[in-house]
Amino acid sequence: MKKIILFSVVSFVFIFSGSLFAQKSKSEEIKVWGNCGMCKKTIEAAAISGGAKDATWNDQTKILSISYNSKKTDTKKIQEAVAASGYDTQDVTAPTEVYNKLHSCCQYDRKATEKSNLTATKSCCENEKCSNNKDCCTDGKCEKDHACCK
Ligand SMILES: [Cu+2]
Repeated sequence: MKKIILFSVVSFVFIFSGSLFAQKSKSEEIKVWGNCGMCKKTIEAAAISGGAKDATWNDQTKILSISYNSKKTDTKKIQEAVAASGYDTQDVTAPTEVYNKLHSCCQYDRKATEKSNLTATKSCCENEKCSNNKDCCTDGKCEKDHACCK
């Protein structure tokens, strides 16, 4: 009998500590568009306001590293807070009117623009005439006039 009690106590402790682990902090990396040190301050503050415990944005890689308590917030909420401050994230796009109010040096090339550029690059470089011609497609990017694709 004693053994059974001991076993239940031990399993209870295991389950309980397991649920403690479940609410432990999560870390994630999110792509956030931006330019400079001023953007960095805004992005990081916005992530904190969205419930992140720690937020560090790298202006070179455009990666926002966050840690947060998964019981209190999630990446979606944090990204929404960042987007509300004017910065596009990988899953949430900032409102244009907020973006337009950013300091001129902070008005980064927007996600949508980058996307359409990527699509243009892709379709051009996948073109047979184009991809076989090194002058037309350099470093995976099409030359501006797209001459060889015509
Ligand atoms: Cu900036």
